[in-house]
Amino acid sequence: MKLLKIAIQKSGRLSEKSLELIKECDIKITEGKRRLIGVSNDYPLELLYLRDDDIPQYVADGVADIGIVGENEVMEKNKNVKLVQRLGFATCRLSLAIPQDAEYNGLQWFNGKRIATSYPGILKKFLKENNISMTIEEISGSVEIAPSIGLADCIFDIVSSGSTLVSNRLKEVEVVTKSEAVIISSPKLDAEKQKLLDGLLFRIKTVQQSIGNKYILLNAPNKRLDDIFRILPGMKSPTVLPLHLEGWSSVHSVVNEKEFWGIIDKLKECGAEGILVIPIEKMIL
Ligand code: PRT
Ligand code: ZN
Repeated sequence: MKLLKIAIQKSGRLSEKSLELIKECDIKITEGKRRLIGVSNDYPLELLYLRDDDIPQYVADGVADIGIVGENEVMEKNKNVKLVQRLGFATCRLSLAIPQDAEYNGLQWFNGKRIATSYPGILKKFLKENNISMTIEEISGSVEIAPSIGLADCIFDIVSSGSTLVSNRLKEVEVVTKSEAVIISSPKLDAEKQKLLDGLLFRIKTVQQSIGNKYILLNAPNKRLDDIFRILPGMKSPTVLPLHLEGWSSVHSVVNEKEFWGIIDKLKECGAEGILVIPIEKMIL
């Protein structure tokens, strides 16, 4: 049987979440004989631990069948790969930032300036689309210190909380694009590997669907059930079971964390009692 080869980041911001996602899909990874490869007994999966910059190339070449990588690297490397699933973690943006004390008057500010970045590909495309000409200084790390050491006037870099910019006396003035972790696949997987990928994607979607959702159980007087059904969103419609106590029922449903605090008081007003909220591990719709 064939193994689906998945490239994940060896160590960095994506590593832990990538492994966690695989674990949540009930795939346990045991260290392979070679340090850079992990194998699983639960699913025909082989892990290749790589630097994130190299993942698009390895997937395009078919050395790995699929990969988990930041969308920014996919855009930058511009290789022949397919984006098959967004994962919602490692979210960030790629932005233009200038010194805090500079007066910003729109995109024309950048014309003729020197800019430091690790993402020249994405930047060049943006500059061309906006008809701006700049000198690009390509550097591989600590881009944010470039203006203070006189290497550039401004930067184009990844921003998440924005605190790195602030501590380097820079301000974000334009968001060029957004990024999150994604799964990419090689453009030509054979039927067997495609089936393995589809199976894995199904598991991932099942895990993602459960995120933030809770199972809710409550007891309510029968005469208030219609009011309670109007408040509870539920997947299709809530389950109702009679209680031993005459005139009362137990209601089961699914609510999202975000909605939970908004509906709890309303449920109590409708006479709901003994409310239990339980985590959901997997959800298949
Ligand atoms: O060794 P390897 O090449 O594999 O790793 P790496 O050092 O190139 O990448 P790594 O692990 O730092 O990041 C991997 C991916 O995480 C990136 O490609 C992005 O897709 C994503 N990501 C999400 C981030 C950030 N958030 C982030 N904040 N990558 C980098 N940063 C850096 C940014 O470069 C800047 O220096 O964090 C700083 C800004 O953070 P804030 O919170 O201060 O704004
Ligand atoms: Zn990297």
